[in-house]
Amino acid sequence: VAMASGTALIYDEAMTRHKLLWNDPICDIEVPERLSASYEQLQCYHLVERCIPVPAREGSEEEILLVHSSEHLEAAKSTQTMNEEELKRISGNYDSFFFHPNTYHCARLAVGAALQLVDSVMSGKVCNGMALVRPPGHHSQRNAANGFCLFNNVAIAAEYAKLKYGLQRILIVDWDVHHGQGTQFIFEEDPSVLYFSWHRYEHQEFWPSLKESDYDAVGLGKGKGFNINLPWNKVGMGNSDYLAAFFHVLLPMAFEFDPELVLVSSGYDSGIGDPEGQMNATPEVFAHLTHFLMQLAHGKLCVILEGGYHLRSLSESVCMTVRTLLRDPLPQVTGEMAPCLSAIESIHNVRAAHKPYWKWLMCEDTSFLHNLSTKSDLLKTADTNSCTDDEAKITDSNETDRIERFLELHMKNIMFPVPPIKTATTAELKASADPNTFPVHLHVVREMDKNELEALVSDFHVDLVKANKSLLSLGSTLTILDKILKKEVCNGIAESPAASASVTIALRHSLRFGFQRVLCILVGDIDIIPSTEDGKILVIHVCKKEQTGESSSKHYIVLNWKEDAAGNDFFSAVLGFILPIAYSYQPNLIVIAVGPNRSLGISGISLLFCLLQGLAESRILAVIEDTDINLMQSVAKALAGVSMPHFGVHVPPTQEKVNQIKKLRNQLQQDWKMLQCSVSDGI
Ligand code: X5A
Ligand code: ZN
Repeated sequence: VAMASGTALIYDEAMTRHKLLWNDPICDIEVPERLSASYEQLQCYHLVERCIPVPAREGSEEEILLVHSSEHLEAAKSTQTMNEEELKRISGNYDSFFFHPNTYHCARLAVGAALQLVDSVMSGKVCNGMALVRPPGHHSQRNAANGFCLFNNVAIAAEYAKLKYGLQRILIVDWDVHHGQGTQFIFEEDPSVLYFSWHRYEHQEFWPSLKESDYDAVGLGKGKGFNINLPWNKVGMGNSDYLAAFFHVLLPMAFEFDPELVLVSSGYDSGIGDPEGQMNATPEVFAHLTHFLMQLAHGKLCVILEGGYHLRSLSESVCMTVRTLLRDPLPQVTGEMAPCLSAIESIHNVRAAHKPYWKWLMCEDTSFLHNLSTKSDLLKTADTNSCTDDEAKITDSNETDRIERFLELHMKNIMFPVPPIKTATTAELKASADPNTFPVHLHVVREMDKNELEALVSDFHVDLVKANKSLLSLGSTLTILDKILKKEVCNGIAESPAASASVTIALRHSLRFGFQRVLCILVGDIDIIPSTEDGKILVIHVCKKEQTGESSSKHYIVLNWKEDAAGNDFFSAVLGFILPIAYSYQPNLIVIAVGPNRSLGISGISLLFCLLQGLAESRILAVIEDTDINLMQSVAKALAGVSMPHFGVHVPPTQEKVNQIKKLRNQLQQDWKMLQCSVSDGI
């Protein structure tokens, strides 16, 4: 399916005209500068000019009534002409909300901005986009303002998309640090909207302190199984906790759900430095979260701002999100890749709670934890804050400055010169493709001749060349690898009549280039002679060898997998096994080689390319021996990102496969910690 291109950006300065007029220490963080600072940072990174500007509009009363009661709408409308005293009084009717004479207008613009974004994406004008809005929406309920929110922008957008475009499956991902209880209540009984929220919970001590925010609130009636709550019971959650939540909870469910549109309730108060969240996730993690969601719904992704109160952290994270929507290569995630015990406990519990509703979970033997769910300090060291309120204020402002300085340096460190967003290949693939069915722009590179190749590999080619008669048969692989190493392109596809030899020489060449960690995924019959002992190469071999002597070790992992002919069951292995290992390893380069006798279909292989692209600053080399033109083209499309392969109907893997994954996970999770998703085994 050909995909629309382009990223919409919606920003209207008018939404900065809603502000707090009196003293209120709870609400004073929701400031107009949240919007303007984010927009200025986008300008600063030259991201605004790369987006397609879409104007906001006022949402109509009819649209607001898709979710809210007329009493609520009328109450909001009546505030436009109130004086300060009246505004203050009516604000007091709600938990954490303030009215300003402009609030109603701003809130209608926020709704309309979300709907404009949905229209831009659904009409194919753009592929994805972001709306910077105030006031936020996800706490707002049918009949009440709540938590800085007046109208539930994202919920209205979902109802609107269902109505106007006849959508039957919408995924809402709420990565704001607060529970979007408003959104949960609105869709609780609705199986057409899958709602996922993670949130600071601390065993119900954190606002809004509801029992309904816990992992056992799975939805009601027909909507059972379509509400996913992942409560964080400690503060200080970081990049690896968020990624583990995606790998082991959200993404498998989302792929099984197969949404037609993805909406993000995009709060950045889950990022480092936020006074509300007290979490540790750094801006680049939002690039990765965004990237994963771009693999769903043919890339139809609408990101709508919610919270985020540390201005610098908020704006850097907004920029990371928009850059990713624009398909720039992703920065590497920083920090130790190991989720904390409290996170693993929460992940385990939500998986257990959802086991009856998702095929993918059914065969896993997850059961509830009873005693661990109490407040126990057996788990991760809590960053307990025992200071008085006054001390806390002083510490807070020092802390804000410290984070500001940290982010200044951090962003310089993680930004790298971005290679052109190009996929390199040598002539054949291009020549064989019909431009009508294959609208991929490939960067065709001239293959090196014998002398050039010899010069390139002069200090180690001799034995390899002798063994393989002609260095030229490896030429395409080396030519493209060379372009990737020189940052002339970010990825590329090489056809090779001898994949084993090509991969062997490519690995050697990249180690000589200085890479410390190369992830090599082999599909089908490929024999390489890697030296994996020094840890500079990690091999994952996906094959259907019915147990030869080969078994897995830390750096050579064998996954016996024959993809189910009836459907695609490989997604569970990619999400629950390959991705966690890859993120634990943090490679500098990824080589994916497809040899003869492959046990995966085209969609399984495409899935690997799509999901691993976020790693190694997008440096991926594909080496393909198979002459199947459909395979080549699918890989090219996945790498160039011009169309999202539809990964098909996902069938759960057989018990045998589940057991294999479980066994491997137990064997390897001490080495590759992102594999951990359960507290019952191996910890
Ligand atoms: C949108 C959002 C937070 C409300 C906190 C009230 N709201 N204590 O982040
Ligand atoms: Zn929030």
